[in-house]
Amino acid sequence: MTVATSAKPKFAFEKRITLIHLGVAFFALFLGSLYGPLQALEQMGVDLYFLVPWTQTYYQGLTLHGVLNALVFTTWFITGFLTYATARSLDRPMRYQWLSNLGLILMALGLVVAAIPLLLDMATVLYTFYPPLQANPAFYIGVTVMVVGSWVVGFSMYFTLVGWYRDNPGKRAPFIALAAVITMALWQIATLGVAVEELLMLIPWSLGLIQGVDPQLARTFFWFTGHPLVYFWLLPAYLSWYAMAPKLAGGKLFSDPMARLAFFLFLALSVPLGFHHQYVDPGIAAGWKYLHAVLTYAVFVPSLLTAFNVFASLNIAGKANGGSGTFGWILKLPWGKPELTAQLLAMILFIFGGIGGLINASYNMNIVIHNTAWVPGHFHLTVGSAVTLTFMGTMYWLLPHLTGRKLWNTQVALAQAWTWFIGMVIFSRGLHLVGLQGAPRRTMLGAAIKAEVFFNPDWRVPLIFVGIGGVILFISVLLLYTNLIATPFFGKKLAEDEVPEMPEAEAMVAPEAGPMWLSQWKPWFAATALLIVLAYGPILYELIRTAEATSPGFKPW
Ligand code: HAS
Ligand code: CU1
Repeated sequence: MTVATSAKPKFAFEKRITLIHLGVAFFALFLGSLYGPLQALEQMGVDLYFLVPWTQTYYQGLTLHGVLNALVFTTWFITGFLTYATARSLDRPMRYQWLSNLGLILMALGLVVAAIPLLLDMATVLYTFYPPLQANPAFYIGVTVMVVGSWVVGFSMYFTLVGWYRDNPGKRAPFIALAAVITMALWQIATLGVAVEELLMLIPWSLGLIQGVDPQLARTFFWFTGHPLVYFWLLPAYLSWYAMAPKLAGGKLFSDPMARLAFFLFLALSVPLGFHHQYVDPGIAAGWKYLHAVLTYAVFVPSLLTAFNVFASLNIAGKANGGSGTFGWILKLPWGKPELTAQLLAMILFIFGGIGGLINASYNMNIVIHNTAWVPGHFHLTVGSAVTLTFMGTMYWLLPHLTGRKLWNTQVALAQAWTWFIGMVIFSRGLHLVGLQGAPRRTMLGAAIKAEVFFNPDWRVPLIFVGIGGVILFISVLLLYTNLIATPFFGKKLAEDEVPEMPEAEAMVAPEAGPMWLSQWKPWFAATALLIVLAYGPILYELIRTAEATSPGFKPW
């Protein structure tokens, strides 16, 4: 379905609210990214922290980097992007604008409340906020309010979809809207874990209402959310790879039913895997960890479906553009379009990020890489590339679409995508390698080496990779922001018929060709609930029954 741009005034509200979400997202990403090169260079032995005198410690910088990039940027981008995608895909405005507004206000309030202690070095607990590290209560309260705000944004999408179902009885919702609402439902279910952790443990504990927490139980609630969180980040990128990238490439989505299947499988399978982050935690019986390992390999399947479906879709486009041969069609994809190139490069990086994930998920190989620099190597290829580079590429059509102005400079945008790709290849190669050689994550390696605390001569070369890669990534960030800032102010004003549409690929295999249960919610919600109860119920009961809420808070900074 293509939405005519003449319907523009109809979506004025959605455009405005989306621009606000995106503005906050990219402001957070900018601040968070400032710390990236400092961390990378420090690992190489070059300490430039004096350039950010308002930052007290390496750990405060690392906390800001993780919270702003991984939690604030992603959540704000996704809530904005999915709100807009839902409305346009259904071709109807949000049903209750006040709900979208309320969500935005709560998210903003939560963000401000959490940001204050973060900036004052009163919440230097890293983005995982594991107790017994203890932050100022405002941090936990702010995070909770921001999450609740994002739920409200999700409800606003949900009610809009329900309105569409009412007006279109018996019909299958368009893929983009369905995928957007599945993503928000996944998020709402997943964040129940941190909601419990925050409300019953961390907030009362930091306020002094209870004396201690059980760190093991808190971590378990955290990873109940923390693992599906990565699919909350990934699915909007997948939505774009399925439904938008093929259109930008001049082709079609290969199979719509298969895309729906992948999204519903993510809903059902994302949550009950948290123990693959806790393989080395004591206090959880091995059998439960093994079950979560098996389920982790199950959630690999919808990613494989995605790889196949997206590759086939791009193949259709490459051939339509005159390409031939097993791989010759790849060259015929429109590599001159930054909005597509960024996404193609993100996909390529994700192949390696995904393979790394499978290594992490292996019960015995995890022992080798856990808590080493390999892990940030993995997540910079996944959330830092597959997701972030896709979101950056999305901005290259979305910003002109929302502002009615031409992208300021296409060549700069292309250079940005390629420098991110090249920088990330070098950077993540370094982290993976040095991690395999035993270098710990979340450590000032440069300082430790200088002080002769520990050093392995094999680390020298990969740490230089980390430093160089980090600097290239920062150059890429600067290139990104020249376009993001210049487009709304200096971009050529477009006539109404020149404004790019939201790309929506037609499907080669239409949704109607698939079974109805690929468009129905109930069976999938039932499967989701059942799997969560089976994989978490008994062990959570046991952990709660034996909990010893005795640990006081620590503030080692
Ligand atoms: Fe992960 C740790 C396992 C995916 C993010 N992960 C992390 C952490 C983060 C993260 C942030 O089992 C660190 C948490 C912390 O701070 O402690 N991860 C996996 C597995 C997958 C996986 C099995 N991770 C992700 C994604 C993330 C993410 C996605 C963010 C968005 N991860 C783990 C484990 C740990 C972990 C353990 C704990 C490690 C430890 O010990 O601490 C899988 O879902 C991956 C499946 C994906 C694939 C790739 C499919 C490829 C596709 C691209 C197709 C390409 C095309 C190219 C079509 C197998 C879909 C066409 C292009 C042309 C040009 C033609
Ligand atoms: Cu995970």
